[in-house]
Amino acid sequence: MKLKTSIQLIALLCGLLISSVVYSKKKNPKPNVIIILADDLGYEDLGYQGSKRVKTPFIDRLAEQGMRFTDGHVSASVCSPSRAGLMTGRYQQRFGHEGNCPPDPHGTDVNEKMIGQAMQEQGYKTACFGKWHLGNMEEHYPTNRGFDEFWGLREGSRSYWYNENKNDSPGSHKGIEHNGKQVKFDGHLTDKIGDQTVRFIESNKKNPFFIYLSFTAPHGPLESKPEDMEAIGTDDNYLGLIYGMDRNIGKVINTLEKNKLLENTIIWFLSDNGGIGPTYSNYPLGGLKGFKFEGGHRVPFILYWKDHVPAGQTYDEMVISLDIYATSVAAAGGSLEQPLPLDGVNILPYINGEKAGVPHEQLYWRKLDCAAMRDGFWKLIRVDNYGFALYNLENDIAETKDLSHAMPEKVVELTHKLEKWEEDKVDPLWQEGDAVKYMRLMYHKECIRIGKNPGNSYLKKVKDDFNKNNPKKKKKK
Ligand SMILES: [Ca+2]
Repeated sequence: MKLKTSIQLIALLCGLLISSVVYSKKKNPKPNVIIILADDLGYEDLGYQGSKRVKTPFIDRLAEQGMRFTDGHVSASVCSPSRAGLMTGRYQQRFGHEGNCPPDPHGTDVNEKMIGQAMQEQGYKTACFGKWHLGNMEEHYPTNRGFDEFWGLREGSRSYWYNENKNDSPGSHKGIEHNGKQVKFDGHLTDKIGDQTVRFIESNKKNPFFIYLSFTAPHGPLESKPEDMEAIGTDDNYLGLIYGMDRNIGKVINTLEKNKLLENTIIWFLSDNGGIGPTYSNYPLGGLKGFKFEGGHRVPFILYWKDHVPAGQTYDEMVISLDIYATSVAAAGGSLEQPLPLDGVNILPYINGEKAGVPHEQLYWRKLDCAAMRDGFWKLIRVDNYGFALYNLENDIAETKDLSHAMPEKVVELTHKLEKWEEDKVDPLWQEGDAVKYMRLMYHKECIRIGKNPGNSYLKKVKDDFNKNNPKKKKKK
């Protein structure tokens, strides 16, 4: 009897042990990670951000069931350097990737370890769908930078439609490629990027995967599907592109749900920089893409992870796209002690209240002749050959009142912090054109002077003035 009981007890214990192993395996497999990046999306131009002009039910759902960051930033206000920061988790000024559109043979420093590589090391299958924009050379190609699969374009923008006489001409870096081979496609590019993502999820259900879903929408050329504009009752192509992107995010979410993967998938959503163009809205922020006001680099920013991230809440401390690397790699079980130190941090313990303090006391931006920094709610902008602007975002989020003359001691204090940050950064590896440089100087000056966005007509006037005074030299034949 005694023996029988002991055997029963041992059997019971073994059973418990086995079931707990099964349970922990079942309950805690490595989470899938998807970064959804919009391109040039206006701060207000989503349903959950308050837009009345466009419908984005699927992004809104991520916001409702995940966490919304109200002070979430990217590390640059233009495409390429912003993506360099996102992919490396490090301020891109550490490796000279400051200017936009790296001219051949430049690209993101090959000594940098990208997030795809870090996820591969944790046993993930990795893929990038859509826009790359981190260099056109083979050594910069996504499949040489940590992605098992790439379907998209090397360059920064292209038509949403296939045209073999233009973007899709042989050898064009705007052409769509699948693992190095140029491919044809039918229909709208946003739909194709969505379809590729769905296909990848379907074929990787059994293993952890990491997807960098890098839409070209709503970046120009503004070519929406007519049906998408109709669906939201508009003739505005920019809004149609946003709706089409959301519809494809819906396809991705539905695929995850159908395969019971949604619960164990981390989804990030953000834009690579602020809005620009004829009809964007960055309300209530000042400035736009390309400039150092909040509308350039504060972006819609969401983190969804069921049961790990508080649902339907907002987090108001500063976070930055650099944190996505650290947070995702930590969630995948990787170490954050990297040979090249990360600037981003794992934000999960902060947002869950497990860790006191804030992820970042300060954030910094620099592109060529313009720089900015945040120290809590203080914002400093520095423009070479002009000077400084100082804003208190606590009561002036639109950056309307420059306090630099009223508070010179604050300017000195923040300038010292900015210069300290610059000490271990390197010189930019390439510049942008003189026209863009002139526009940056004039725009910042005017915006600081009048305390509001001088608008598209002002930018056009500045551009015209520049072209008048700098007639293009005729190309030698
Ligand atoms: Ca962009």
